[in-house]
Formats: sequence, C-alpha cells, structure tokens
Amino acid sequence: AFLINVMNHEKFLSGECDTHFIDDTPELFDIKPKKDYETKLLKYIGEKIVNEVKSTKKDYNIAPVPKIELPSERTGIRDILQQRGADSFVSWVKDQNKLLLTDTTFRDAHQSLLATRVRTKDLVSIAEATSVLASDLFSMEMWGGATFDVAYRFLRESPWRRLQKLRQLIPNIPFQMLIRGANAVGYTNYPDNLIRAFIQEAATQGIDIFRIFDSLNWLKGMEVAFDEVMKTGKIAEVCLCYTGDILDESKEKYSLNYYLKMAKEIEKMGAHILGIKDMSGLLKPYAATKLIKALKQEISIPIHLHTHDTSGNAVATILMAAEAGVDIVDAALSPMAGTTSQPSMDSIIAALRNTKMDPGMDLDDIQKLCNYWSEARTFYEQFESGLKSGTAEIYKYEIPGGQYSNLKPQVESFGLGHKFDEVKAMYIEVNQILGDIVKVTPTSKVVGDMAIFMIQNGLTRENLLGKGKNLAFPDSVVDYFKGMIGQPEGGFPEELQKIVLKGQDPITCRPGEILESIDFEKINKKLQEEYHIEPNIRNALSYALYPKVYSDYLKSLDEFGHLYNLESHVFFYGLKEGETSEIELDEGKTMILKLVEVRDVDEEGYKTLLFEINGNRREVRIFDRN
Ligand code: 3PY
Ligand code: ZN
Repeated sequence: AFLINVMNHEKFLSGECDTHFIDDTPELFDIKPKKDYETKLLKYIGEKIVNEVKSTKKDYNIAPVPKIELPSERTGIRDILQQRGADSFVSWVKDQNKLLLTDTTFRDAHQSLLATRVRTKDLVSIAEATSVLASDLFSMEMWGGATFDVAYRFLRESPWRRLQKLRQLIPNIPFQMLIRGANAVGYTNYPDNLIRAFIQEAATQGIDIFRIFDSLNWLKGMEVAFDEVMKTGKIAEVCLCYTGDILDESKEKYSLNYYLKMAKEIEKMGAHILGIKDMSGLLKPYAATKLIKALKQEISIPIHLHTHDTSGNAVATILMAAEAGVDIVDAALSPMAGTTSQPSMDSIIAALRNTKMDPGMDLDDIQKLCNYWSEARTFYEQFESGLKSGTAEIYKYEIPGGQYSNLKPQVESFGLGHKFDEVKAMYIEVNQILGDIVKVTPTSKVVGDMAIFMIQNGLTRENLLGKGKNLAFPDSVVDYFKGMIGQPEGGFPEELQKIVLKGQDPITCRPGEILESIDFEKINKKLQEEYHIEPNIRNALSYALYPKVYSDYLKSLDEFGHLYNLESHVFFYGLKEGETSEIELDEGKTMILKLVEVRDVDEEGYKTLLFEINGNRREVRIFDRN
C-alpha cells in the first residue's frame, strides 16, 4: 500500500520527486485510512449486491454534461442582492417586464417525481453548466422541503455539503429554499432558537431567498422564521398556500377574499415577495387570472407563483398568471417537469417568445441542460411513481404533488395496496372531518396518516367518535389536535379533538413559545463523545432537527464511510460482474473499481466478492441474508 501511495502521488507521477520526497510527504504513510475507506466502500457495494438489489442490474449511460466555457466573471442577479441589498433586489424585480423564472429542478421537481432522491453528485455534475447556460434565472430552488431529511435518511449524505458545493459552483444565481415556517424542514414545530439558528446558518452557507409558508396558513406560525430571515439581510418570500377553487362560489371558506386578506397581512408584515404556494396544482387557469388581477390591485410587493402540473393545466395557469401581471413563476426543466412536478420551463419560454413577457433565455442552451436531466432521471427509476399522465381528479383530492406520487407506495407499505382508491376517497372525507383545512406538509401528512388509519381500523365518519374512543391515533394526528402544528382557520372539531387527545390539553399559543430551547453546546458535546465528530453548528442543527435520522446517518458513516463519490447507479444498484466504475475522490484522484466475480455462498452463509481497485485485487465477504 505504501508503494501504491508513492506511485499514485502526483509528485511521483510528474517526476518532481527528489531524495527528500519520502521524508517530506507524510501522506505516503497514510495507509490505514485509505484502506479503511476502501474496505467500507466494498462492504457497502457488497451488501447492495448480495442482499438488497433483487433483479439484474441494467446498463446505465453517463448523463451528458454540456461543454461550456467558464467566463472569467459569471454574472447574474445575485450580484444585485450581494452588492446593493434586499430592497434594491426587490426594486429590480418590480422594474422587469419579462416574466422571471425560478428553476425547481434541484428541489421540488425531484421531490415530486422521484421521492426527493436526486443525489448531490448528480446536481454537482450539471451545476457549472447551469450557472452559465441558465444565468438569467431569477433563482434556483435547490434546498429545503424534504431534501434535508431525505439526504441523511436515504442518500446517506449531508445536505449542508450539498449547499456548500453548489454555492461554490453557482456563484451567480440566487439560491432559494423552502422552509415550512416553524416546522423548518421537518414535520412538527421546533423551538424558536432552533428555527433562528437554522436560518442564520442556511443564510451563511448561501441561501438567498427563503420561501416561508405555514401548513395552516396561520401567520403566527411564520413570525419567527420571517423575523430571522429579515435579520440575515436576505429575501423573505412569505406564502399563502392556495387550496379549494376561487371560481366555485359555493365554496365559501377559501374565497378570493380570504386570499386577498391574507396577502395584505403578508405585505403589512414587511415581506419582500408574496409567494402563492399552490402545492397541489389546484389554481386553475382562469382562477389565476382572477387571483393575480385582484392581488395586483391590493398589494405592491412582487408576486411569485408556484404550482404543480398534476392536472396538466399548469402551463395554462402560468400563462394566464403572466398575462395578469405575476412577476415570477416556478418551472422545471422539461425532463423533470409535468404531472406532479412543476410545468415545463422550456414550454413556458417558447410560449412567451416574442411577447412582452418573454423571459429571455436561449432555448438551445436550456436544451443542453435538458439532455443531461433526461439521462440522469433514469438513475432514479426505482423511485418513479408510475403515474403516466396528469389527471383532473386532483381537483377533487387536493393532494400535494409530492404526496400524490408517494401515496401509493406508502399505502402499499401498510399492506393496503388493494385499497388505494378507498384511501384516496378517505383523504377527501378526512379533510371534511377536520373542517376543510389547508393540506401541505405537515398537515397533508396528518390527513394522509388519518385516512390510512381510518381504512385500517374500519372507521367511517359515522362511527369515528364511538370507535375512536378506544383507539390510539397516529402521532401526527395527536400532534395536530394538540395544536403543535398551529391553529387551523375556523378552529378544531372539538368532539373529535377530545377523543384523539384522551384527556390531554391542547394549546392555542404558538408552540415555539412553550417548547424548551435547544442547548447546542450540549448536543455538540454529545456528538463529540458518542460519534467523535467535530463540533459545529451544522452538525448540531442536524441532530436537533432529526435526532434519530442524524444519529443513524452517523452510524452508517462509521460502517460504510462517505458514499457521495459513488456514481448514482452504483450507489443504488451496486455493480454487475465485469462492470467498472470510476470514483472521483475528493483530492481529485480517480479510483477505478471493478467487480470481477461474485462467488457462490459458502458453508458459513457468506458470499465472497472479488474486486479490483486500480488493478489491485480486493476481496470482501458478505453474509447472505436471503
Ligand atoms: C414541502 O413542504 O416539502 C413541500 O414541497 C410542500 O409542498
Ligand atoms: Zn411544490
């Protein structure tokens, strides 16, 4: 191993080594860590092959990264925010006639289509090209929502590292994140000091625009996050979540007036931008005209529209909104757009060409990015929902994009696959039982969990109060009725609340007011003692937000090492016999990994896998759990 280190060392390779080379190059003796890294890596891949991946792996192509010339200076509107501050940035937005675009490919698009599984490696590969070919974007939504949790839980990588890497590679386009108000990037309210510290660190690491929402449209639930974003000097985009149908006058709760009143309050709060968060794609084209026109008369801050294409109507909605004066809209690159994701950016650009709203941007350049994503998406095929088309049924279900594509596997995991239609019908029923609430993470999870629970236990609207007395409701439902997710418009259904809470008292204040503050020092100490990791605020925040998920991630790191350098198809499906994968290591070196042979299981139940690493044979034994 020492000799290999010598031979692979750049000084040795470049012929620059003299007689002091060995004495002056201590890393040549760095034998154990490297060996350790390799052993762990082989163990991870071995586990995949022997125990996890069931069918034979298919061949994957490399996603084509467009060749670009990096200009000496990369320009973009981030400069305005950086150099002139938030107010100038907002004024600039107001001065534009063109429709401004946010690209959600790096966040909501894959959250809604691929269960949030897109790995940092595949984002990093296309990052510089994006920064050049799409430099006219208003922003890239690339962090927050479910990406934080999924990065640790399923991708075994750090979301902080993702933010840092992308920020390095894309200095010119504003980065936008989705923050669920007091639920941050989680599913329940957190203490105020955690929300504040999280926002500070996200801003320090490079987030420019914070899209803040509350899952019940409860303004109080957004107060702390909003206040802290304002302190960072970054952009606070405060949302109203759109539900129902303002064109249907028989629906009184979520009327045009309801939204106008909320928008005015958001402007009064001091928000830089109003976000319209249409998480389920319910804003119909003519409703967009009605809503945006009315808003434009009532408020003067810019309006940013986010919608989903679940019904297939979203491009029309965007065009109508643009016509009515919306300032900024969300879209995704076409291979990552459509159905439960955002509408296609290429289509929107093409549709507005040669009009006064023309967003600019070169469609041939955009196509180069699309070519990359069209291939990269295939790495994630096991996470595809199977939805092949849009459906107008979404107007009836009011299920958010990400939840709609995830609901089937979730229902199947409860052994209720054959009752999927019943669960969806029950989702509508539960929404009514709860008093017709806004459904977006985490309230959408409450409704989904409750719907599954009702089907599992044979509950109906009629027998719920009687039978429910003897049942323990799902945690999310109990949390909701306790007031830990906030207060719904119109209050809680009281009888049901009593049955769910079984004697516990609900709260009516902001949960952050009563939750005990996080002691970051204590967490740092614990992480250092138990996992020997360096104390820093990002690690402490991750633990505070997701104690179990983050601890499991640290344990997995200990067992398998860092996996972010692996190609995605190797990370998900391992290697085939005879297959080679190039692993780009952090120091810029490349490791060539080949699976030579998988031997038959031995008497002790192990399979031996024979690999080659840079031409050197390595074996690993994996217990066959099948
Ligand atoms: C999230 O909260 O992650 C969402 O995208 C909700 O729409
Ligand atoms: Zn969304």
